[in-house]
Amino acid sequence: MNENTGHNRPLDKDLRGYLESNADIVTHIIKPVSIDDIGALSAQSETPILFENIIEHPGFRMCDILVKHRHTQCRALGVPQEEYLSTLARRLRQPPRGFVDVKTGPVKDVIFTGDDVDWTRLPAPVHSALEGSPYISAMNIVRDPETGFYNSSHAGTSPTGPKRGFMSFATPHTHQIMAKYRAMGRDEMPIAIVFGVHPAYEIMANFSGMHMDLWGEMEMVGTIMDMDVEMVSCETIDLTVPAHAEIVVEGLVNLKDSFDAGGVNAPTGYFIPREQTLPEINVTAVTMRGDKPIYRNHQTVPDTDHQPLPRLCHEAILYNRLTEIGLKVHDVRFPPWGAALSCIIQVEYSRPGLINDALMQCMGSPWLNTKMVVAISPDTDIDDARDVYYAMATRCDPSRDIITVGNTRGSPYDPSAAPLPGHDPFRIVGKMGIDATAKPRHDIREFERAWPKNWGKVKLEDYL
Ligand SMILES: [Mn+2]
Repeated sequence: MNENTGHNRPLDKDLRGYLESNADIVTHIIKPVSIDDIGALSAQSETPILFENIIEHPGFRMCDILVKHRHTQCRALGVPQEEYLSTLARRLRQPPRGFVDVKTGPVKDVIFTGDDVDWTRLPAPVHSALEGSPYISAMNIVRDPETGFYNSSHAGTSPTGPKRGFMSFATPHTHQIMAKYRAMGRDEMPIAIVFGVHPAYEIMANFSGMHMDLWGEMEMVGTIMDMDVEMVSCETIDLTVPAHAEIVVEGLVNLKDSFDAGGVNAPTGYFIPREQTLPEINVTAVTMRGDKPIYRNHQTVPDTDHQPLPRLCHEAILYNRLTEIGLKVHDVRFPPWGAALSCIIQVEYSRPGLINDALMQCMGSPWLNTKMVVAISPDTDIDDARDVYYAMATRCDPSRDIITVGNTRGSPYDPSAAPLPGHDPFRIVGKMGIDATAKPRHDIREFERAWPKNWGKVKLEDYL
């Protein structure tokens, strides 16, 4: 592959292949690390990190921070950074490729069933001092019993015993599918929790939008990877799973009962909600690779994969919407430092009026992550919070370039939003759109930045 452009075709079929092909951005930690320090160490990395030696779990490796920034997200699709968003946006408009069923795969190297099942042996870390107990944040798959489509998400799970845990389904589709199973008279729903797949699987698994009548997220993984994905049958449940995963946990969700569970680290970085009532999973099998399987962790706080990953398909959907209204879209970003409540759009526009429509498109998006939307011009560095702040300070006239709308859908994870009694966990809050673009109504020459002579060419480090 070309290390400078991110070109990596064809893509690797598994996580370990991905980590090898992209070794130039992977940090390998060889020194022994305690499971209690994994979260704090992972969250200090901006690029993929692989722990080779976990003191309490010598049989496993662990990786994290696969898709925190655009320059690593683009590696998941094997395209240069500047082509990543338009590529994802276009592939999401293509039909589902489905998958190829195979007889076996590396995830079947080791199989635990019956009395041998104990998923507390997996290296699930505690994600915050407030949370206090181990938390699993891997991809999961359920099948819609009506359509047969494979819906996936990243519902957080707290293991409470060798074969038990509580699952927090925060996204609506799994709830709809659970309701379908109940309506069929079933009191259990098969589910597979999948650890350690190529990051493109995870980007697609977090899709949130209209799709249930046409495909499930898993049927689209091959579409966005532009290659076939292989699936293999589970041991104890009627479901197939990625053959090249590192670890798979099979289980049944109890559809009859729910249980009081503790709070959770929200993507906003707060410990919200502090109490939840959750369904239980009963674990029926664990299968994994034989050669030091890689446990995929998604450290939830502070700024990690947890903020951008569930929003990457949102960005692609908004890219399509904004393009439809006639804007040339350079980028759409839910920045890792934006608390999963804010979005930046980087656009060129041909005439006044388009920016407010663009801001409204984003503010009124289906998701609860666009409380604050900022529009910037192509010369503002979208990766640099300082530069975005600078644009807000110098290119926005608050008396005419800020829109606010009151009483809109609030995020359950936003402490500034008011709880809605009777509609727990939903909240109500306003929204804000900020036009921080360079405006044609001004003398456009005044927005030209002044820089030192030879700025960007002479480096201080060359003189040290
Ligand atoms: Mn879905």
